[in-house]
Amino acid sequence: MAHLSRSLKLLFLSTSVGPLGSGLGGGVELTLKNIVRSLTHRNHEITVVAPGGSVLEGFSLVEIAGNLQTTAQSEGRDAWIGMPGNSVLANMWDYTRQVQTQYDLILNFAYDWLPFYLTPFFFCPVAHLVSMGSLTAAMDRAIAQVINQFPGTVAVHSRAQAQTFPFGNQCEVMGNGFDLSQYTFCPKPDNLLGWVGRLAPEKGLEDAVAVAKETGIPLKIWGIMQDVAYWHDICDQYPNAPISYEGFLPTAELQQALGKCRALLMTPRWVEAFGNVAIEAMACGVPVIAYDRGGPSEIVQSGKTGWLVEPDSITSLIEAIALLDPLDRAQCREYVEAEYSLTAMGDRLEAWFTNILTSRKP
Ligand code: HBI
Repeated sequence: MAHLSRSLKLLFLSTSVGPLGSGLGGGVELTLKNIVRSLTHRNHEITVVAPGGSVLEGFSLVEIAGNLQTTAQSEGRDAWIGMPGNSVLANMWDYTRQVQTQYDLILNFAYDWLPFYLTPFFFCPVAHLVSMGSLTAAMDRAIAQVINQFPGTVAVHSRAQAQTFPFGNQCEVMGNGFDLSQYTFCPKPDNLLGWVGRLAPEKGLEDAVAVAKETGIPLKIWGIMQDVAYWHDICDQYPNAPISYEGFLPTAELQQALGKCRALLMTPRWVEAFGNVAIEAMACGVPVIAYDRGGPSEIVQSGKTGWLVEPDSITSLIEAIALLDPLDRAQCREYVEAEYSLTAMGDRLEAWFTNILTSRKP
């Protein structure tokens, strides 16, 4: 793939639900960091605008003050469009309005109404990388309006995620990209299972805990403790399950511990847009046992890099664990190197940006 002929000046607008590095932004935090790395390696100049308190070592960051958004997944389908007073999201976009002439393209990572509504008000082209499937009617409508006015400027991570939207076939599918040099291949695991994600109801942690209880295989849990009540309910429901909560670790520590697992369990209740943790596990040679829906159903090659099982079926998860030994851990690593490296993602992003900038009416 020919690299873009010229270096672009890009302005990235981070998620508005938490500072970068806090874990509150979930997968978007890692996605944004990897995309910045991937495009910086190609001599593009990137500035990231994010809520105050954000950390992004090595890259130019503009921190904006203001109050965080509430998470869209905690609202109902008919939720109204809401922003707190002194909204960090509104302040991020006011800053962007003031500096837009210095950039070739703005890339929005926030899953919120305002960035989509404001798109036609900007002279600088705005592209959107949507981080979740369809959650509310208001967001579906806001995204559809951008797609209608600016075709090709909205991307998602997986086809399954795209299909949750009425306009799914009009979205670019980007996959994702990871700095695989940060992950060490582990050929021989301990007798451990892993679960990684925000501890919140949509992630279905209780099913993985049930598997640990049924099989007696210890389960290590990593991720931000987003919903403490949810965690306490699980502990009350499974008081003797062999589980341990290992906290929210930076990539270097997470991958070192995750690599020791026989498998990663992915038990999402919702349509996971992509499933960064599946790539991180496979990068360490850890096969993935996942419910067959959403992003993981496009990432995991059942019988090769893991197993896709009947959604919400604990029995199916347990049956898959009995089929782990024939899987070749080295194939997990090879697969992510081919499809989900920074280079592979950089190619996809450059092709996307080129289409936007060349098809843009003057
Ligand atoms: N909710 N309102 C809102 N805005 C976001 O940007 C957002 C969110 N919920 C979760 C989220 N982003 C990220 O965790 C995604 O990676 C899932």
